Amino acid sequence: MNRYEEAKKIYAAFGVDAERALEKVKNIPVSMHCWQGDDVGGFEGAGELTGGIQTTGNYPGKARNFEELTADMDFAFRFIPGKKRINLHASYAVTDKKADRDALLPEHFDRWIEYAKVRNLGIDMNPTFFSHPLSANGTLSAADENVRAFWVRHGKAVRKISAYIGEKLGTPCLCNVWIPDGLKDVPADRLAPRARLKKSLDEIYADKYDKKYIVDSVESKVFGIGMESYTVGSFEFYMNYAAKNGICCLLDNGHFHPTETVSDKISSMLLFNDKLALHVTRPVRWDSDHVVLFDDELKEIAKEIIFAGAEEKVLIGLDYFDASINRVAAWIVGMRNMQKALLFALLMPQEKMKTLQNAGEFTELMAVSERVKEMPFGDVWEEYLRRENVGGDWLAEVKKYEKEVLLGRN
Ligand code: RNT
Ligand code: ZN
Repeated sequence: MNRYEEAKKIYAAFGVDAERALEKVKNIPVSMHCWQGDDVGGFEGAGELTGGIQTTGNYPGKARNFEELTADMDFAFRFIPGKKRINLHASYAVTDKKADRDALLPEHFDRWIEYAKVRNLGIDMNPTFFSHPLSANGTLSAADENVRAFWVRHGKAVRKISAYIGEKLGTPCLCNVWIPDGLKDVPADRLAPRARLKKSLDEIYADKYDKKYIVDSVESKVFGIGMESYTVGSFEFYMNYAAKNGICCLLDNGHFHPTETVSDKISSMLLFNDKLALHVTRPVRWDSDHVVLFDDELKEIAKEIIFAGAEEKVLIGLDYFDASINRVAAWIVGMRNMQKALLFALLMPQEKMKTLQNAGEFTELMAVSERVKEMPFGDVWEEYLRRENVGGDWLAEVKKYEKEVLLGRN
């Protein structure tokens, strides 16, 4: 008997239907962030990466343009199972002539739309409020009215683009606002920048679009490099703003205090919102953006989504950037791990575990939760890869691609 058939029996005896898990997992979309492919460089003629985020490392072979980036994404997709979307930043617009951030147009994303259509992918978008000469002293919260107005125009432009993308592809485009605004040292005035951010968001969201085409979200952050003392867009700020204005929060699990967990926040957000967006990443000490591994918090995040039956309400996207390893491998590892965690959660005896909690049977609940870790998960995962046609020795293929394609880029 093959390993999967054997595993299926073991899971059945444990009260879990492995077939059902396999059917479900492949339909949960995960949005792959384009910016892992080029260290958040974008196509504007790469200046410095600013905004309190950083890539470290100088691994050879990073993509330098649309053709290379999409070729690398295609390569990664060969080894990633399940339903996929792609997550773009405004700085990845494909333009003939230079178009500044406030002059971006829907047609600047036509190449991406074409790319996505052929591959049956949805697209998500992010206005880019960093790595720009006008982002040095605040963006949507800037005290300089000209600067603030510039970034409001950018936000509006990208929402228009997002709605256009959503309409063209027939699946709503998540348009996520994250700004780097903050201060290195103790503020004299915490209120005014937040009031200006609020005003800017009101102006941006005054433009109305059909929710069939666009989902708006706002992403908070507790601190950034050079913004250690204060971020304007804190979690409280955005949670309140989103609740009042009917838009959605995006939780990046690298953006909270180290002992806070996003897994614990999901249920609370779901009770008060139709949707919740995620940037799944892996925080390590001061960095919020390491490659996603199959670790405990990732498993817990997936478990919360699955146990809440919220796989259609939670919009899952990845967000990390590692320039010290093969970038294509970084995509494959992170995307696979997200899928792994979802499958792992789908293979838990959910009802039984909930019943044990309600009955106060905590000894048995602990024993069952530990038993989950000893189950033949790997055999079900391998079967998933086989059915999705993405199996084989991906690392050997990546090494070959590196030699034949990536190392030729200098
Ligand atoms: C930064 C935020 C933000 C960015 C991307 C590039 O801390 O997480 O989401 O990583 O937009
Ligand atoms: Zn993020």
